Amino acid sequence: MSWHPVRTMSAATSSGRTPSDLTSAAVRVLERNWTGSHTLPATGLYPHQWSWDSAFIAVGLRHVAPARAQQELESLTRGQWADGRIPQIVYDVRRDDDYAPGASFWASPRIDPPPPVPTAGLVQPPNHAWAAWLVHQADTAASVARGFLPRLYPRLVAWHEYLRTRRDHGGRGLASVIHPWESGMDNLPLWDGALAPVPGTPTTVLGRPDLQHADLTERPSQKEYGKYFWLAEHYRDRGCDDTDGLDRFVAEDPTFNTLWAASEEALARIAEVAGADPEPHLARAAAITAALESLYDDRLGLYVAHDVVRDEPIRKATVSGLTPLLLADLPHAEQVLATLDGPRFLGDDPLMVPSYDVTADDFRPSQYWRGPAWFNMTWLVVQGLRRHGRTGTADALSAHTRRLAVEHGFPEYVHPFTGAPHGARSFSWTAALALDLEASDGGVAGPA
Ligand code: 2M8
Repeated sequence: MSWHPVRTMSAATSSGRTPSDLTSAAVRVLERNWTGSHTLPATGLYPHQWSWDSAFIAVGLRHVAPARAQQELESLTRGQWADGRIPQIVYDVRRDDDYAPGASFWASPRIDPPPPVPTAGLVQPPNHAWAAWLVHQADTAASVARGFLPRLYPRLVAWHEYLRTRRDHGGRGLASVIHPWESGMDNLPLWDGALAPVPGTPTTVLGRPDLQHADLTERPSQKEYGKYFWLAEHYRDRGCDDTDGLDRFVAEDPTFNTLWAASEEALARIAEVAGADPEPHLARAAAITAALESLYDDRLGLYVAHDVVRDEPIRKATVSGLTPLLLADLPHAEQVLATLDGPRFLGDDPLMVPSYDVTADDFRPSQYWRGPAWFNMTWLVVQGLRRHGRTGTADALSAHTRRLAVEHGFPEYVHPFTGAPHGARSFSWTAALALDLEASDGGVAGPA
């Protein structure tokens, strides 16, 4: 596997380190977490392949190892189900005791047909087609020579069809998540209300191998885990059937649907290369973007989740509600930009974008998804800012993000104001997305 140097190698970052320090350190992380077919999110805490992690990782890998970036995405689809879903986790069964729930949790005769390899039954946000398009663009000759997009296109179409035909539980043209894990932002305060009536009494004995690698203060609580396992069991025991028993946790999330729209747009570009018709994808991207408007909250000035079971909006300001900025034709872009700049997010000059409203009583700057800044979410907001011409804020966030990534050994997440690192270290999407920012923005002078 050959590693290519990134394009931008000259300017110094605000920490005084050179971009090549970042590049070589990030490459070392991605090498270390590479298994031979895919990249682990982090050794120890996350010993399998995760769905949206792989897409973020491919976005970074494309700058230094485009063929490996292609392989990252293709290896994920080996777990694709007959109904088209791309699962949350593709398991390495040799490590079944090292993460819960493992492959044995999901093995159920009720799941028919069984997945092609051991996987979870849940899904994660659909950032894959977008990532595939970016990977293709990084080295079009290699992509064309390997037939990358024509091979991936039908799998991505089947994935999006699964979302369209099996996950529109609200009947409003948006895909629903049926478990907080499916949002990727697992214990965001958005989910607290919907989780409240969910029983916390699963029949599976609750193993927490994660706590051997991270402190309980940096992970969801035991109470939350009881509910997570109960919901997963409930779904598994119905054969992961999306047409029945959806009476507990069903929600429409802004980031999930934004990434679906962005990926549908990318699928139009991919269709052109694969010799298919781009028009249906453009029409669907426009329809999802229009449907997202039902999640816009005028009072908060951003997009919020919708509780489909209770048919009511979940009025909390989270980073999820800022990511629709990724969409060029967003009707409320100006309002969302103002909210981003305001007291709930960037008003007090955090280094990266907090995951939750800093003015909320239950804002927790060091606890997992309940306040800390995440590298993938800040990266998404940076892309959204660039799309709307807000280069000054994008450059500042990008500079801080790259500096904190390399200074702290590529942490899973950080305190948004102090930059103190939390969770896993040598975390793959942190390395990959820092690499991507370096390649795209590395020559841009950040703030001192
Ligand atoms: C975290 O989620 C997993 C469950 O999927 C966990 O908490 O064990 C989240 O940050 C999620 O977004 C991420 O994909 C996963 C692996 O990095 O870890």
